Amino acid sequence: PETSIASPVGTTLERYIMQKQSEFAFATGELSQLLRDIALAGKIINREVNRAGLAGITGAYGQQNVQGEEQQQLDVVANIRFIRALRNGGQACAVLSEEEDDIIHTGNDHGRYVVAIDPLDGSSNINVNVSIGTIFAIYRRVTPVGSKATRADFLQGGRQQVAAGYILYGSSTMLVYTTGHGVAGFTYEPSLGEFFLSHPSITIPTEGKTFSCNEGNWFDYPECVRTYLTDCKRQRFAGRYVGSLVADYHRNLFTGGIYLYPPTAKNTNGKLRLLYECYPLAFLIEQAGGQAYGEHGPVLDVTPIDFHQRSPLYIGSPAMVTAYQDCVSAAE
Ligand code: AHM
Ligand code: MG
Repeated sequence: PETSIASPVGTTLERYIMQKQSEFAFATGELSQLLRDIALAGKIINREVNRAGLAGITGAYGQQNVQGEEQQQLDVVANIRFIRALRNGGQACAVLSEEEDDIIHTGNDHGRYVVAIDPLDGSSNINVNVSIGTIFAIYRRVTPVGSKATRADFLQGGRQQVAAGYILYGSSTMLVYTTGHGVAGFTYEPSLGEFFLSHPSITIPTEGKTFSCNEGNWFDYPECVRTYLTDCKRQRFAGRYVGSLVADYHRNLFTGGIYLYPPTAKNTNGKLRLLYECYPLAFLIEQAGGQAYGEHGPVLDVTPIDFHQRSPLYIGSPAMVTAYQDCVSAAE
């Protein structure tokens, strides 16, 4: 039976995690604590994102941050803050970040989990006050607890994720995650400093009328992609492209749609990174009833070889991803 989680202002993320911990397998509390640490990192990055516009105003805010350090690029700051939160939390033994070539060992060799992150995605939007996001993927380590994490812990494959999600720094800040039992969304209440459960069970509409891609790459797209997009246009679907993966994905998750990042002449494997962009968003979309394809089938089945490898991504409403697949089959 559901325990009562009513509170005067709603269910906090903290309470929700505690409740789920008692319902599901992650009973040791370590994954719960890791999710809390990620939420804390999200709050810290949210604060930095909100301050970012002020950072350049000398006098009002100065050129240095509170520690007296020189102001740094926001994505670098997010990376440092995120890793610090995971190190202090103690549950993650290692982190893989878009911002770093190699694994970062946290020093917590007894932690049972590893985390792959894109600390601040949407780099072209950071300096122009447009929505950006954080993406994370969590695995239970395969190496012995107490030893140093290795490549094998991160190269397990998308189906081995135990939790994944994202934080969207938009007109509201939201955290959306899955532990493999559906998808829940939380909205940040800045005056209370808490995430509140706002979307208890997120499912993506089966059909959608929105396509999201960088049409500037049209002449590089494979023929089947152009065929599919032409069909979308014939049906007068809306083209919507923020250029921040998390924002485009989030909109399509709620309203129905497809996001495409096909191979291009510049990025022959697509632009997006498998481990901390494609895998976590694919795990989450499948949990929400959607689909995510790479070049040949579900992106979660792509074999990982490198930390920073790329993959094409076609992700969103199942009917749209299937229709895209039909164009691929017809072209073969
Ligand atoms: P980044 O990790 O350097 O920010 O790149 C990823 C971003 C995604 O957020 C976005 O969907 C995509 O790159 C946009 O690429 P493009 O500018 O080629 O359309
Ligand atoms: Mg990125």
